Amino acid sequence: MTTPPRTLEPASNFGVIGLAVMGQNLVLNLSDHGFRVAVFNRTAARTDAFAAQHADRSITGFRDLDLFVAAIEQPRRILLMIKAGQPVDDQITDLLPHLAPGDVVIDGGNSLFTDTARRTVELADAGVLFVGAGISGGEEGARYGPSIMPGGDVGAWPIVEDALTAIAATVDGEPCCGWIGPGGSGHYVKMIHNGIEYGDMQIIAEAYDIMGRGLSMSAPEMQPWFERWNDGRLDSYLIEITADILGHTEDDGTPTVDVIVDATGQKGTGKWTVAASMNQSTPVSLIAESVYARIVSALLDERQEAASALGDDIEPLTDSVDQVMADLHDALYAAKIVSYAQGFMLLRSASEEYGWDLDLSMIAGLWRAGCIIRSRFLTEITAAYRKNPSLTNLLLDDYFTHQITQAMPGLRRTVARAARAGIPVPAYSAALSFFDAFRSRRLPANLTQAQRDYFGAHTYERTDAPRGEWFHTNWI
Ligand code: NBP
Repeated sequence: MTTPPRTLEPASNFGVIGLAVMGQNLVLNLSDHGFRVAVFNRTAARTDAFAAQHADRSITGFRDLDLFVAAIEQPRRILLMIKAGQPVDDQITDLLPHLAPGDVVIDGGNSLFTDTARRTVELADAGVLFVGAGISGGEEGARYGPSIMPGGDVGAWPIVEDALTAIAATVDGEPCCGWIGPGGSGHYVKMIHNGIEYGDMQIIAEAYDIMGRGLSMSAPEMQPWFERWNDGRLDSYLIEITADILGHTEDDGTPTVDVIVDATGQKGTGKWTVAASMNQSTPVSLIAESVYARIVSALLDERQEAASALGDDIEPLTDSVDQVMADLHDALYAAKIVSYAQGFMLLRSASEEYGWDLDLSMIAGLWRAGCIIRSRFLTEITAAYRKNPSLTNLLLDDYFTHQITQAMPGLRRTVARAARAGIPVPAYSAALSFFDAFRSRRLPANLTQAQRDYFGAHTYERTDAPRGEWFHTNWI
């Protein structure tokens, strides 16, 4: 009788593919929490270097995908942390033949939610459970606790919950990770997070512009204001890092921010948010203006030509510094409330349109820590939706109605002041216009309807007839 060959027990209980900045930090985070991680990267040299650098941990590098898969306990949990788009499909195609039914593939990159919905169905056909998990917080979040927004095949949740919640950030002992819903909902929520991030950054940039060009403050002079604001209602990661940035100098003492070219880059999630808002007929005008502000900034050469032709002078501000700054604080706060109200309108409409049954309170809660938009403010939003899960709009929550009413005069004065001076404030203006339109009992859309009927016989509803009855006038 011969002894059967000894089969090796899989050494790892989690797999990560993709060892760029996010993947490496998530692996270390998983390792910190006791997971034994198998790692693979398309370029094998990166795997070798990473595994060698962390030889003291339970991290095993593989150059072959089949050996990598074989090293992971079943049902396998494999996190893809690679460039979004075609690379994710290519990697799944390579991976699939090695997987067994019941294994879980998690895409932790910034994938488009419609791609995630498609992949969830495609992998389910192959018996593999697919999760599209938005992961926010950048490099540091990945290393020490990101905000994680997983959605997709709900059967995967009991298999991945322990790992994902273990590595997530926490607030009051609660992990910033919770099951979002089916299909592409996790990546959708991450997309909205990123859109809101664009808005938060733009409203801060507009404050910086008014302080700099309007009040002639230097970056170091601005820093204490941001530090002070960070102690109050505006307390947030982005205000905090803005204070740090403004205080940073070059070796010769020049503020570093002053030597940075004023052309903003973007990777696409802001544009996706705006495209989704158009498709869902839900306004996120502040985020849209923030995306356009980046696009305008990137027209660097054209802007230089325009500045020469049209002049780039501004009218100096005549109000006191204290008045301008008090209004600016309120403008930031009011614009932020409108931006989040719009972002949550979009989430609510997606929830209805796609049948996701999103828990808006939980989503606001997931963003309280570990992510770029983390702030004190999100605790209030969590409370508003916890109090009333079917709240139609954040502006109609008692707390936020009061807050926006208090802050609105400051926003209004700031927009007027900036318009007089010639300082662009597209996000503040969008916030103010949305607020005024949203609270208007009657808008000039009646005239627009009349024009549509005049030139295109598109018909209109009448104020003296029930909604849904359509009329046409022979205008000529
Ligand atoms: P990158 O987005 O820069 O992607 C680099 C990784 O993708 C490398 O591991 C690379 O392998 C791999 N890759 C590429 Br490129 N094409 C591939 C292909 N066809 N097949 C397999 N692998 C491929 O990395 P990252 O900045 O760590 O981000 C990873 C994901 O997380 C992205 O979706 C990103 O949008 C998202 N995200 C990033 C951040 C952040 O702060 N960076 C924050 C939140 C989310 P190689 O080494 O062989 O080139």
